[in-house]
Amino acid sequence: MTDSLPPAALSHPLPGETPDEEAVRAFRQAILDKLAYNVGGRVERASARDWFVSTALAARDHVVDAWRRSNDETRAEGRKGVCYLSMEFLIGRLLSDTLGNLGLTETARRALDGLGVDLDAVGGQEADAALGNGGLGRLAACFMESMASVDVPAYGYGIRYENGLFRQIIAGGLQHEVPEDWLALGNPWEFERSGLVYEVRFGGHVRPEVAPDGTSRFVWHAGEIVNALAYDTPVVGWRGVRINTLRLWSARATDPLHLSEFNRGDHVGAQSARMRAEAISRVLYPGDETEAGQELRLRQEYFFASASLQDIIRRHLSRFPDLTNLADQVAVQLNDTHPAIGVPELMRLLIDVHGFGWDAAWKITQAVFSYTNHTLLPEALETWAVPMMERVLPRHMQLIYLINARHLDHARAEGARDGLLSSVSLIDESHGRRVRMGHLAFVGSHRVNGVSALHTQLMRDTVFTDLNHVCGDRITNKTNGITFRRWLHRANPGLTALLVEALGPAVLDDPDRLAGLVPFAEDASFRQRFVAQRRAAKERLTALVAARLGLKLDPDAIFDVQIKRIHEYKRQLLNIVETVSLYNTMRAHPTDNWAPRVKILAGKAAPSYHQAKLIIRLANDVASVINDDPAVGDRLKVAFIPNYNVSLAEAIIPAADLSEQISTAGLEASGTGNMKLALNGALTIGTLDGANVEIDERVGRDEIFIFGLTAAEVAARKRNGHDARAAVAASPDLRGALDAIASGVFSPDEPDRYRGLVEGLLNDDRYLVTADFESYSARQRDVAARWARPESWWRAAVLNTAHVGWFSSDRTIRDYAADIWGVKAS
Ligand code: 26V
Repeated sequence: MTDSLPPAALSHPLPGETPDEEAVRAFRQAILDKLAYNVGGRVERASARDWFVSTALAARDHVVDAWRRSNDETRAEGRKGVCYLSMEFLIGRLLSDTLGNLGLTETARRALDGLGVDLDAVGGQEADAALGNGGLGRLAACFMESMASVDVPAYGYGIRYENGLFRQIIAGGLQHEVPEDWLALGNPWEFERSGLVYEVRFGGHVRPEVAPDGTSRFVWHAGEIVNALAYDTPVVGWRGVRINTLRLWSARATDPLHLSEFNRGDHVGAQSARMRAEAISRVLYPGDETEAGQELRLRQEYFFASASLQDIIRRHLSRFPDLTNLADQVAVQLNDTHPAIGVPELMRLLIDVHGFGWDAAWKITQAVFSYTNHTLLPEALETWAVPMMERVLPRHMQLIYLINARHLDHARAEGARDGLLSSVSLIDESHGRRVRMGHLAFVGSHRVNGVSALHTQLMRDTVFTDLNHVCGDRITNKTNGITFRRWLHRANPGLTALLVEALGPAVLDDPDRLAGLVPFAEDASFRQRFVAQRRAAKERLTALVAARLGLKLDPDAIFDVQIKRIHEYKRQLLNIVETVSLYNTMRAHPTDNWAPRVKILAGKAAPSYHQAKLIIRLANDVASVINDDPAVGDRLKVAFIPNYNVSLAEAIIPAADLSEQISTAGLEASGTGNMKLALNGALTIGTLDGANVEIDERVGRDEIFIFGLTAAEVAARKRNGHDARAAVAASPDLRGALDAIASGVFSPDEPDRYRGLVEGLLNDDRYLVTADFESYSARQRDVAARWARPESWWRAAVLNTAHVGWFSSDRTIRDYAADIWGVKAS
């Protein structure tokens, strides 16, 4: 890897090295210049925000030359590149990432110190770029960073939402959503490319027309045109090896004032057409596996898929005479089905605009695209009603029928008959006619991947069995990963320094070196230093919780953490019910020697997901009662920390002792928080679901707390019917906890608040909370027993860090590069 370091990167000091005084002075001067000439501020009166913008702009200058060099070299060498199409990029903050990857953190720190300004305080001014809901969007952000770090030329393509994911406020225990205006104070990282605009068309109708040469073709007469304007953000790879581009599209009305209407005096009408166009990039859908089927969402999907493909084609044609070799030059990855409309869009561009015949166009399309599936939950599999599709994208609907006709012919030739044909068809005829976007993405791609070994197997065994058979086995696994730069080096500098001390600085470049930590797990003095780092992180989180919730935590307690979107399948309810059961037991046996525990929860619920919001309310209600009960005192506390986002994750993860990964087996495609927490030394309590299975294999069964039904057992239980009432009758602890919740112990002001929730669990426990409760609860007792043996606990914690190097997203990207994209990586 070091061979490919460009000279600029070598001139930067490595983490932990002392920057030279000249570099510090130059960086300080650059900040002062930005403050004066870009921000228009004065040193004496500069706000923390002013310092942030000035520092970010100074850092950005260090990126620009290398950025240009990356692009020039890729072009000159004719290298194939990746286009990662994603509706979501959940980035978080960029200052510490940029400085860290450029090796400029210490330089910037000293430059600011000399001005009496604290770098961390400055970094705290940056708004999170929350252009994503959860795992899928965060994975896209990790992949962007890793592609730059392993020297894969790449563009990320998405939408520049004006409002990212809502800010969550908890009032009276209830979630309230407030728009997150992340661009209000400006965004120093982006470059508006005012010259880079594409027209995206909607609606209208398609007419067959005869060309002058006698050939007939279909012509789409669109009813509406929206402009897509590009904004570019540089993506800095580790040690500045390579700088890639995140290109986000903003929607603009083609005629911003609608002058003709305006002049006719229809001022309101002129505004509304503009609003309709610009609504496309206004807001991120906060649905995460729900809320599918809305027209604005389809308009968003097509808007960014079309603009991105037009841009890909323009860039290709600036280097080559035609598009015949497109697939030799670009690989387009579809991040879930959200950009799947890109398949018929590329066909349209090739056939209608660039004159290709069907077969040649289809060959290029399939060779260009590949598709990642991120969930098998039926409610999250996107489908679009045919009549809506015909209205919004009439030409695409036509092309989808043609793709389907050929696909079904092929299936018939392979021997498929009725049942199989309807199962592989792109059109679902079972509840109205709907286009299955997963099928469309699958058929239009040469490779289709799942995101963990188990999930990929379930793709083969369930939703995609027939399609995979008919399409000649194109499913492959690419287990997710996380970027260690953000989730270890930056989030946990204390632990990172310790790792460098023990294993040498090469561990920063090569995560496999973490395996060298295994012998250190037996070294009491190393463990002591490891514990000291964790203790410092727990004190910092304790201060954050005190400031935000007014709740005092004991940093010596087990910090038991569940942080993720709130969803029934993720089973926050199982965690809360078990917490109530623990509370009941503590009150019944107050003199026992309890391991003190802090339950930390954080996560957002989709605004329309009532059950998830009720679970948030329950968590807060349970917290109020338990935290005020002197009978348990410091031995049990519950903290629901509001507004979970990337920055909050960076604060919680280094302080977590126990990582809750407790989804119903078979339903969490991978999980990536599980990797972040294990990397930072948390022990996992979890089901054999998603990537937990692979964490278990690597960490070893002695250092992880596995419980519950397996995916196969879940399937069997569902087939045979699960009797929740019987499970509750057989478990006095579970019954006690549910009775307390149902009878209003935690909602004395409204005793029936949770009666329906508990009744629902008894009548239809589809996520098998009652089935797994006893084994979960038993494992939680094992956790407490292990905590009482600190040597054993911390040995296990060190081994967790040691064994999860494989979950680096650099590894994931190298696998995609080799097996799916056919691009070179370092
Ligand atoms: C679906 C929809 C439906 C329409 C409204 C908006 C919306 C937004 C997102 C989604 C799909 C979300 C799927 C997802 O996030 N899956 C997660 O992907 C992670 C990365 O692969 C994985 O670790 C998680 O287990 C998986 O749940």
